[in-house]
Amino acid sequence: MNQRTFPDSFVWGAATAAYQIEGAATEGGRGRSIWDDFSHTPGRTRGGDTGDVADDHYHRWQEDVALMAELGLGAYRLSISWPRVQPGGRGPLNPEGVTFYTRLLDALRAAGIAPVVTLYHWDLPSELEAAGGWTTRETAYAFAEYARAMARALGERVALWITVNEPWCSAFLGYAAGEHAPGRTEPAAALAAAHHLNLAHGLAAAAIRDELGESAQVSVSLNLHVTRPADPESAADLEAAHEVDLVGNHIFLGPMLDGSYPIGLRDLTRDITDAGYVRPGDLALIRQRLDVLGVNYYFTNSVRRSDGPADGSRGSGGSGGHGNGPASPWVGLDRVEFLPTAGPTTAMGWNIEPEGIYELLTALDNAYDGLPLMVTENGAAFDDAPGPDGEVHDPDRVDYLRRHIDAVGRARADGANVQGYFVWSLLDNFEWSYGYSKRFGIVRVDYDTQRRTLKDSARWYAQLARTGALPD
Ligand code: PNW
Repeated sequence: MNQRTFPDSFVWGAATAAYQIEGAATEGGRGRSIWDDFSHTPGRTRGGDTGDVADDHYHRWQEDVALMAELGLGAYRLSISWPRVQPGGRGPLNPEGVTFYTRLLDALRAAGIAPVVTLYHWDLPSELEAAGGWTTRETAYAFAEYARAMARALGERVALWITVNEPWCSAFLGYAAGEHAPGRTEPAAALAAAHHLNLAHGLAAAAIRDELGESAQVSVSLNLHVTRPADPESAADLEAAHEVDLVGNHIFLGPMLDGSYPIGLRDLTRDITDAGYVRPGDLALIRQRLDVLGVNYYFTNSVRRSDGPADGSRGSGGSGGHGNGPASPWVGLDRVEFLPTAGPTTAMGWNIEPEGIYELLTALDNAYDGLPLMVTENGAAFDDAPGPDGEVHDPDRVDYLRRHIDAVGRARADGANVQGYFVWSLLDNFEWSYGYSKRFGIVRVDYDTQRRTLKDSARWYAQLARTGALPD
């Protein structure tokens, strides 16, 4: 018997994000976000794709909830579009937008699906970007007010609140690499953004508990980087990997969980900014109780020590594939070279490394001693398409999920307190700068007809959710 089993209490879910699935970009009183602006700027997304229509989930949410019920999911991670519920990012709420989410959450609960709500999955209201975006602390205060308003409006409907999704991507892909909205390429701005996203998390967590009481469950989703030294015997390469750990992971874990920025991080970034934006008291505001830490995992990196930036190509070889522009997201890491990793990859060019999620979860358990963990995203894009029978056979995705979930089970067996797993994604959707060319869904979306078709992976995942045991 090779089957790995999970307890009944283990949460099996699927995840999406508002801009990637909702569409209806100009309907229902929705305001604009930086992703509307970015995707409508020529040259920013593949083929000029935008989220204007996406999966039309705004009109098809009932069908999508029914699909999740059919799959037997225990939880659904969605995000609220900030500009849909508060068009200007400040001031009055848009009742039509709020109603969309109250209905959706009520339908989920009626179907026995626990709603996990991300407050910020990258769609900053455009007016806030015009005022400086995440480079200013006012944005963090605006976010906390929005979080408070959502806690008040949605309250007990929400099982778990996730403040921000992958602040690393928002700060470094958005403000340093220019690969994500708002498309800026200013290293100092990215560091400021990282701090203000930390602050936004802390202020929002406090605001939610202030509204709903201490029983409100609060989390954050971080895309933590698992980085290997190219030569494990090389002290220089080990040091390079450690630097990625500082700028990629501890820049968020430090303030949120330890109450400080690591010294090594300050050494790396000293020349880029005077760090005047970290004000006395900020670190105490950021470190709020985390009921569970959300971990998003896709691939690993391999790095080596180099002499300096190799004329613009720095970072472009890594499996992260940040090769879209001249700018690197890796602020402060001039002497770190990202190498292409060996072996099979997904359609993103990301290497397939189930061991990475095992290492990540067990390392977090060791560092934070039993901290509850939740895999809030894991999954893969593959070039799947319907066969002659109209079915979508996606054995690569089934294999990816099986091996990663098995690794999660091993991490649990070795003591990591992992409480749930959310596959990214429920539906094929708008994959940011890659547009609709990358399909992460366990459910196929035909973008001409908006028809949803369960892929083999959806049926496989449904069996797992039903039995708690990895199917053969
Ligand atoms: C995450 N990287 O994005 C996001 O949370 C999702 O919205 C997205 O669709 C999913 O993962 C798949 O990409 C990431 O380059 C984007 O390291 C880029 C990276 C990591 C995560």
